[in-house]
Amino acid sequence: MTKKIIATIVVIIVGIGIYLIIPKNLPSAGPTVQDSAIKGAQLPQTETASTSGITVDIKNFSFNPGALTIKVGTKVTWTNNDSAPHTVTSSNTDGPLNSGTLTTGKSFSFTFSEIGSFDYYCTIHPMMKGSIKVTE
Ligand SMILES: [Cu+2]
Repeated sequence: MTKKIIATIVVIIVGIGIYLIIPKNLPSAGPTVQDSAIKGAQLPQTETASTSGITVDIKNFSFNPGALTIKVGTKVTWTNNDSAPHTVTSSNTDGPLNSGTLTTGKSFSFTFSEIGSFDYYCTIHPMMKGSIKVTE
């Protein structure tokens, strides 16, 4: 009789164990879906990162590209790849851009946090002009 009782208890425990394991396996399909949803959410972040930094090349006494349209919050980096020194300076005296003199290889970065058009030029070579249009 004792063996039968023990056997019954073992069967019940095993049955409960199986019952507990199966529901754990079923919800695990849920987190898998959530994982892929998280992976999908990371894709736009990567796109944001790729547009968050734009480079303007200063070469042959010109800004390349000279005219840029960017989204607000975009960081623009100017790099002087010319043999001569240049500046990135707002045409408007109260404008935000004021790099100072950039010698060869030097960079200047500015993050545009306001919507609008921002014209700039090189104070050393005033014929060098560029513009940034910042949109929503
Ligand atoms: Cu210049």
